[in-house]
Amino acid sequence: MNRPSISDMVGTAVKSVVVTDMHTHLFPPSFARLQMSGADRVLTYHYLIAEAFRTGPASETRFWQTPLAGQAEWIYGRLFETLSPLSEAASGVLEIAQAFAVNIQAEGLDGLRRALMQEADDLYVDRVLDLAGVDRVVMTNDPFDAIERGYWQDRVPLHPRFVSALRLDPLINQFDQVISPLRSMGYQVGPELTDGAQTEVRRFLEDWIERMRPVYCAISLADTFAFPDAGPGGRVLESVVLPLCAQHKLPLALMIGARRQVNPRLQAAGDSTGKASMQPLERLCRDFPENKFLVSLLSRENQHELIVTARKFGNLMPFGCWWFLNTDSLVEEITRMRLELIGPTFVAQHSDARVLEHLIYKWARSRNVVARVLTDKYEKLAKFGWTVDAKAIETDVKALFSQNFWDFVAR
Ligand code: RAT
Ligand code: ZN
Repeated sequence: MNRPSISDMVGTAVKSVVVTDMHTHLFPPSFARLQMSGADRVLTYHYLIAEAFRTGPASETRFWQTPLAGQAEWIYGRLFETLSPLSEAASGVLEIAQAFAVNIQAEGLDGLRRALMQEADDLYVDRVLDLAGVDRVVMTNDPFDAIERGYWQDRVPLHPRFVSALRLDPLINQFDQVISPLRSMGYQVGPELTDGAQTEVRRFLEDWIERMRPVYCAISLADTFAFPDAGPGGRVLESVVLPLCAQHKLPLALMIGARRQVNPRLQAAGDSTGKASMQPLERLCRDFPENKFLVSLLSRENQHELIVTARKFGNLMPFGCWWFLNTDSLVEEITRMRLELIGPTFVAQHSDARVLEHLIYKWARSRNVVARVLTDKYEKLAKFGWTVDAKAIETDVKALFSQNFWDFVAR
């Protein structure tokens, strides 16, 4: 019998590895008002909204006033009925349809509507996660979101495959705007951020760590992120968040480079990207060795510097190819670069899925690209006389798609 080729062994390992999706915007069915699934949600993904507006003049105001089904129909018409759906997000819809055995070209949006479940139940969630080969998804949990807060306060049970992450954007990025919500939740905080106020912010976070049991805390930051920073957000980060994360052994995920609302008329689709300085990150990793940082940068131009920084600091774990980087060519470039500079010691990808069925196309694609890159790299090892066997490949693949994340969280 012929020995399987390296490409076959890698293909099998990558296809069958069970993924932990360490950053999504998904919610379980029990968080009914936040859970998103179904064809209309798939079509109204903000990635597709931005693309649809490029295809010709249209009124954003009218779009936002249109009910969901009408928005989905408009996007479908614009992106699928005139030109071919070549973009990553548009062709992702085809991949979802195919996974549900829908011939979208023949059956149209209605065919997809019939196959996908608009109000997912637990069984449907399991089915989609299984189709995507994902064991667990990490949510993005914002205690400043009144709807979400209600579910947590009611202690609504979580689907067992959903894991929480405590998101702190408002606290760090818009401190002035959280003063009043914090006060109405019973935490005595004022704009001057006295020692007493810091203690109260700490109490707030302790309460939410206790309630959510997050696997990490997270903040998305602008390209202009600076550290240290004398503003209230910077002080909360330095004096409250970092010590608390260290004490609870919680990594802090920093997602840097999002330039919010470059075009506010597009709402959630109106954010952009910008290159950030590596110095704040170096400073954090160096001066806070007791802290662990999961880091993703949004700008392509930052990717090389991020990996170099990761070479310097074991408490920095690069993760994922975020948002505008989650494309075939960029995931390939970034994954290659990471393997070449730090070996398989990073988290290859996260999905950022907002709609349940996104998991299907996002993970199928990431698997494909990573398999391509790994095949190339193992073939090189084989050329140098190194025996590459299926077991070793499985170990590396598991590290990249799940184990590195869990080990880092547990460290
Ligand atoms: O990728 C996205 O969907 C973005 O809109 C953001 O949510 C980003 O991923 C974030 O977590 O801030
Ligand atoms: Zn996200």
